[in-house]
Amino acid sequence: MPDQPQSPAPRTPNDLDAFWMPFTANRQFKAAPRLLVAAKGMHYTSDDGRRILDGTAGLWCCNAGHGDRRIVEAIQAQAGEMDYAPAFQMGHPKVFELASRLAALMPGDLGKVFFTNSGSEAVDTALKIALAYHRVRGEGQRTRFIGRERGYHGVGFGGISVGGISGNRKFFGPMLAGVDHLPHTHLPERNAFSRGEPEHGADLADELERIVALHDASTIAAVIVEPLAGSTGVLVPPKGYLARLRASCDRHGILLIFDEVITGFGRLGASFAVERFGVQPDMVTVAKGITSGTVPMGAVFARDAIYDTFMTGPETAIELFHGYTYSGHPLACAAGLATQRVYAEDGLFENAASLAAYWEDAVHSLKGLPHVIDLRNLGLIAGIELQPIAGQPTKRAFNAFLRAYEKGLLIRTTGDIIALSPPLILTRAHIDEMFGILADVLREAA
Ligand code: PXG
Repeated sequence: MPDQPQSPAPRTPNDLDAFWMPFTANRQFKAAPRLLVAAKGMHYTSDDGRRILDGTAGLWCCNAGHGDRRIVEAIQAQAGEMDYAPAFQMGHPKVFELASRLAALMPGDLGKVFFTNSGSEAVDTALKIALAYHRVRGEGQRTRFIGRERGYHGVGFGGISVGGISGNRKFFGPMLAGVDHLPHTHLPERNAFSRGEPEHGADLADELERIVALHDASTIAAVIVEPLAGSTGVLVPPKGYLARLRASCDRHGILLIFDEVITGFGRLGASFAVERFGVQPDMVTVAKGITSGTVPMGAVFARDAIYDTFMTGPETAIELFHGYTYSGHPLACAAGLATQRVYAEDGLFENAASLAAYWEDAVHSLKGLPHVIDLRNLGLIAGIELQPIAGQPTKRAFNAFLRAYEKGLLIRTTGDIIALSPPLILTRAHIDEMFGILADVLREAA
């Protein structure tokens, strides 16, 4: 008999060693961990028993706040009734119900919904649908994608290829072939301290014409952008930019994909950025707020005409060779349906819209505090850009994150930018508290 492997040393529940944490400085965290143990409404509870005001809706996802009884009970009931149903060649009622409900919420003719389990999967799914769509229509040479600098589209190979964050790309080889990037729209020298959509930069959408001239439109499948770039520091689109991109895509038969993983489900005070900006893309990717972060789920909305294009071969043929074991998982569907009911019953998108002006004033009240070099906002999103400490990029904002956490406020940082995106259940009093703490944190940093 071969030697038995030695059994590993027993782990205590608090042994932090085995978990390889995502997008985290593992050694720094494990030396001084920050653990959350409970959540209700606008607050987390930390393991040392402190209430932490949630300034980020988890990671931009818990739009209905935490622990809403209606969502919790729907998930519990579904787990008892049916844990799982096969996703291929089978269905269950709630997945159809959720798709219909979401399609009704989305403006225009984005009437077909393909379910995934995350934003990254939604992005890769949308890119694959774009390629397959052109091929089915007899334009299979349209294989190029155009993303944008400072775009974040998740961490799949498709997403990092069209994404524009060097740290997410440089370790991972050549990625997808045939991807080009539009320039980002961050123009602090012209737009700093803009309230809402900045005045300057719509012409940056015309860079698509330059890329088309280089490659020829007949080689380009799709353009993908975040309507508002969240992860790279809240880059609000310049006035008219998205409409100009749409016009350019129309001219050249290029599909336009909006990645609304952050901007969807009320974050901008409207159902989706599609509604907020009145610009109609051909596909929309979502995740996060679809279930208010309670059960992992993502989705791609496609225009009816895209779906119809696939429905042309023999009726017995599978039209799209794509899907996940957990596409439309019953627990996620139950969570999604309950979440959409909560959004509607409690008027949470309307609450976000009605608080947006108050939020904007609160954000811009930070002007003049030490090291604040730009303030940006739209809907219930804020970006607070700090002057980096010379030679130590990211440190100033990360220190602010640590101090805010000590003072009972959860914020998020990227580079030297603080991002805020609270649950949509918040009140003016929460906004006052949030920006009061933040102002103290920034003053102390002086
Ligand atoms: N697209 C966009 C626009 C996103 O913001 C994804 C795709 C990927 O989603 P998944 O579910 O695969 O993570 C995202 C995710 C942050 C932060 O603090 C942002 C995201 C995730 C985690 C942190 O900026 N966005």
